[in-house]
Amino acid sequence: MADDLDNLAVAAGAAVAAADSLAALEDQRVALLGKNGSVTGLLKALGGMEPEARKARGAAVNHLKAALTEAIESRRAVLEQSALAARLAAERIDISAPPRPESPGAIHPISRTMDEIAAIFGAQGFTIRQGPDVEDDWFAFGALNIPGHHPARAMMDTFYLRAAGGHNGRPAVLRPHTSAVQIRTMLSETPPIRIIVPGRTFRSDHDATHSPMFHQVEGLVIGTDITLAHLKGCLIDFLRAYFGLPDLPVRFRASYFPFTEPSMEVDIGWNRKTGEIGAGTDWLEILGSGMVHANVLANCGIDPGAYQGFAFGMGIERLTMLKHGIADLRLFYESDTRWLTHYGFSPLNPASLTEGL
Ligand code: 2NL
Repeated sequence: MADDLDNLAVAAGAAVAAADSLAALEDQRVALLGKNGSVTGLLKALGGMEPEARKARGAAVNHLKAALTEAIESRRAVLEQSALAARLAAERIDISAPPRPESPGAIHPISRTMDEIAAIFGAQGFTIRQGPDVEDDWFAFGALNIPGHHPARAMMDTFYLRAAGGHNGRPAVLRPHTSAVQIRTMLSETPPIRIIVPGRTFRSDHDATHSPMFHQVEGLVIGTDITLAHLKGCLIDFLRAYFGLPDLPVRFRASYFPFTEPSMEVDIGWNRKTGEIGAGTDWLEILGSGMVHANVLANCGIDPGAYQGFAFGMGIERLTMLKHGIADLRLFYESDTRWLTHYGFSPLNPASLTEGL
């Protein structure tokens, strides 16, 4: 091989071996084999040579090019390997290090009670329906057989909204109970119906036992053979499951609601002095119920001659306060994290039927 090629081979080989980074190696490759590289220049020079001389010289230059290409590739492999090793060392994760503690948060007691109620009625075959907070006054009152002069309609109890043109052309209200959802369900589904409706409700009232926004669950069962006995069995089972007391005394007391006939208030046994549920000789009113009024069925397109049903309604705050000994309703809405940490429930321990057992 010509001396100039030998010298270039030695110098270029040393430079490639000395490249200490992928970038430096790439610079060398460009200097040797790039468009204006020294070896590329030698190849270009072959064009001006005599055929005989070109043959020997061309073989030697191509041999040099192949040797340098291989040297660059093997140097690249070494550099890539050590770059990877460096990265693995730098990004090493110590999986034996203890994790930073992270709060799982807590389920609000109101949400927890709704979950428990859903679990208990779910086991009785009920499904859940929900609806909007803003209703028009036919769904909130008219369909429920609540007459125009009824005190529940009074401005003092119900929030009326000044919606432009009204809601469906009728006055709009913040729903004072969830019954409108049952009305819609009766209008859009065919019996048998077996639903509960949990949700926010609103009344113009504010003190230690009343909040302008509170929560209710109502229930509705419609069929061709539904009796007061079904109502009683359903609610006795619910109350005993909710309070976790298989022998909880339950009393049905005649009452009046415009949307049920007959109507019954439901009481549970407790000790007024100690507040203990299921003990003592006193009675505590806990929910309202009754057989759905024939006018309500008819308003919803259900033939009262062929179908009967029962309905009930209860306040979630009250049920929660009684079960957990919470004295003031306003605590539910203050978002005090110390209170929520104390009274909240673990999200890893979901509500189930076996709650109090
Ligand atoms: C209470 C009493 C009650 C109902 C709610 C109802 C709904 C329809 C038809 C008939 Cl669509 N009734 N709901 C019935 C009886 C009582 O609630 O004290 N709630 C806190």
